Amino acid sequence: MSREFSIVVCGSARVGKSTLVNAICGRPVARTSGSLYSQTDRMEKYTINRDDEASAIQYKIIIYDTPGIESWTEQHVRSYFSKIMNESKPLCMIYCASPGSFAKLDQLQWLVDTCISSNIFCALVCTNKYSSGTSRRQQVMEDFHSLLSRYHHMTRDENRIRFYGDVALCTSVNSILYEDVDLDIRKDVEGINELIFGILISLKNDQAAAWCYTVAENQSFWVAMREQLMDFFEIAKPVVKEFYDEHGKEIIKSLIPIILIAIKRKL
Ligand SMILES: Nc1nc2c(ncn2[C@@H]2O[C@H](COP(=O)(O)OP(=O)(O)OP(=O)(O)O)[C@@H](O)[C@H]2O)c(=O)[nH]1
Ligand SMILES: [Mg+2]
Repeated sequence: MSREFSIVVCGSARVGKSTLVNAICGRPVARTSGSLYSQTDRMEKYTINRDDEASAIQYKIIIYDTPGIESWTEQHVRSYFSKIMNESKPLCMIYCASPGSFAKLDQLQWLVDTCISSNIFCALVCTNKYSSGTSRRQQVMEDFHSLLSRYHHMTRDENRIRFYGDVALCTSVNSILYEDVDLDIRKDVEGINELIFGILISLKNDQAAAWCYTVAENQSFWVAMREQLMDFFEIAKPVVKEFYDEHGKEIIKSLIPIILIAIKRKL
């Protein structure tokens, strides 16, 4: 049996959409660019195929990396999503805005409206968080917060992620090392593991399983977040420790099947 899912990544040009996709997947699936010109000038599709041997289900996950949405109208948003939804139902819409970029809130509202009314989880992400001053970053986060509060009150604020029931979250990330040699500033990757975890615990059933497969090769996530994963999915720690001692870096191969069983148990 095969199951198909998709993830839609939206946002203005050059805000760091493709860089975020790569950081989430833990490998360079998307083309990014340091040049001034927009790298993703048409919709890109990346496909991840994974077999779940235990259930004999083949998961196919398509990531839609969209071109900048500056000129989108409400009609564009609706027709764009209905086109994607004809192919497969997105499990998540990730919207990116960087602090330096001008987020168009009316467009974002159409997007969020469309997604929430179709039961598509929304993750609003302030990308490249160190690229501009703190106040601009805070402004983006405030805009996200006031928009999402219209749909659901904020239910939790954990690991710098704000959750709005199980319909949306917002956060800020630095997807790759940030360096400003002149100002002697260096910032490590930040917020990616927490974002992946936040999305995982907001999704249900097969969608959560598909998200696990999307991030299956992100070694850093599975290792860094294993305690939180075990706590959330109520997995006995000695079982995982045993696997860890035995398989070391192969922990992902052992941990994902255990988590998938735990996801199904939570049904
Ligand atoms: N340090 C740092 N640089 C980033 C981050 N995100 C993006 N960048 C840089 O910003 C530039 C644009 O990133 P892309 O991921 O190509 O942006 P995009 O939104 O996919 O761009 P288009 O496809 O052209 O619309 C690249 O030079 C990235 O390296 C980040 O979180 N931290
Ligand atoms: Mg791109």
